[in-house]
Amino acid sequence: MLLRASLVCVFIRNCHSLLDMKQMKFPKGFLWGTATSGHQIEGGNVSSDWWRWEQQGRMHGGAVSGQAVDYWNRYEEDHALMESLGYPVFRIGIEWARIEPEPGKFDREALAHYRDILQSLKNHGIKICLTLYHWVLPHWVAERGDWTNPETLRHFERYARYVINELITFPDLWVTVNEPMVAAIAGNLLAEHPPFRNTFRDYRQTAVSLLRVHAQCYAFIHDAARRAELKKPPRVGIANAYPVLVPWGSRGWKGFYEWSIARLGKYLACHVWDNAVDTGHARLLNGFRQIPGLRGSIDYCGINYYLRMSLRFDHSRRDRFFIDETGVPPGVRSTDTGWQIYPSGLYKAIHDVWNRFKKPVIITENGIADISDEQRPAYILEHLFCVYQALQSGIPVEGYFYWSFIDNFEWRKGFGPRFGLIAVDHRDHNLVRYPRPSAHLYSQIIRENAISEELIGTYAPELMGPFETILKSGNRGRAD
Ligand code: GCO
Repeated sequence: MLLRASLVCVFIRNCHSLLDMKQMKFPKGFLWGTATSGHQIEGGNVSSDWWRWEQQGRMHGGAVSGQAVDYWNRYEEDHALMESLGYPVFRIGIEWARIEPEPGKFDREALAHYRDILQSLKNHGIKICLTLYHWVLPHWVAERGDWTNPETLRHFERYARYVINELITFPDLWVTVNEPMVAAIAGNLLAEHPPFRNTFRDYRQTAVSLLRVHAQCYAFIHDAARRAELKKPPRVGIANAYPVLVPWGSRGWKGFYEWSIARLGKYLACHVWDNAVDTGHARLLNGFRQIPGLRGSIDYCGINYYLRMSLRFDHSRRDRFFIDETGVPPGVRSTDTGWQIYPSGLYKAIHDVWNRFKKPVIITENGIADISDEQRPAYILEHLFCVYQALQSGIPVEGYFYWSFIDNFEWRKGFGPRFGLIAVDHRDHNLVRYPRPSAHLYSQIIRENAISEELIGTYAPELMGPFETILKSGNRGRAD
């Protein structure tokens, strides 16, 4: 009898491990979530610089954020939907322009409303990742020279201290600044974002200012957590963009020029910032002067990853250093926004930040503009496959936030690009929310904390070979 019972146990265990073998299991406690930003979803951010630029017609096709998806008023509905889909973490942003619409005048009602939003997330059992700066400023800060005015550092410090002290008990994770180098380059070198400038001096000043505010916020958050005697101190990071930049491959001097710009672009967009956080100073930007509190000021490495760009010489693009970055090489898949789908770039970004910082990694943004939802399942699986490969190589990737929870205001492109797991018809004033099929696929991945053979076979069959290979190497992704 005992022998039979033990044989049954062995059989069940083998079945379990066999079933297990057909899944790429993620570590226990892996932080699955979705991401958004305030201005892109809230609606009515009327005191911000972006709102003003929108009203001046500077967005493509005259787009304006308007009521966005009216998250400011419908957050409870969205959080209930998030909970019903089983999304455990939500990355959300605070808008400085709402907190301080006029210099020195803090809007306590706005802060109370943000507190209600965060409390609602807690009530729905959803952890919070809170972003303090996601590219948008109060219009009065922009009018006084934005980040190129040293006074802005003092103003931001006042705002950050206020918000951090008031809200310190809510977030499990903080993002101090979102894609600082995109803000510095798009807004000050390429004249693509507000304030639409194109001088190295403004790029440099903006980047140094953002390094300083990041270092300040890192210290403020940990100081506030100590004073609040939080049992589990929050973890603080930066959501940095790590695009893959490669030369198009033209012949002769054009090819060399493309290669040079790709290297320079990667340096200015990624390495300058990471070098500064790693060493405490930014030689190119600020000489050897140490930026107070900057060195090692991250508890995790936040990675925003989307695409590869192939840089092609184009003599007509004087405004963009004679480079066209929109080309898609033959045979490469691309998204509704024309971005190249290149999952292995995510593995490289994870590998690079781990090699440099040896800090846990969180994918703070990864997603696709895909109104048909036909490409999104494969996109998610292919990128999660690369996250799993990184886990297999021993890198502690601790979370993945899909961008975005809901269709939103995609900056200068307006509401055209649809990144959301939740679709919204912006032409319908009711802004009804419709979960796309991928929303349920993502729920299944989270529920199982794994990528199953079934999902790979259905949505990304070209991964089946690598899937079998990686599983044969042992399911090291799981920590349980
Ligand atoms: C970014 C921003 C997001 C974008 C998203 C899609 O990474 O550019 O953080 O606000 O909307 O990436 O482009």
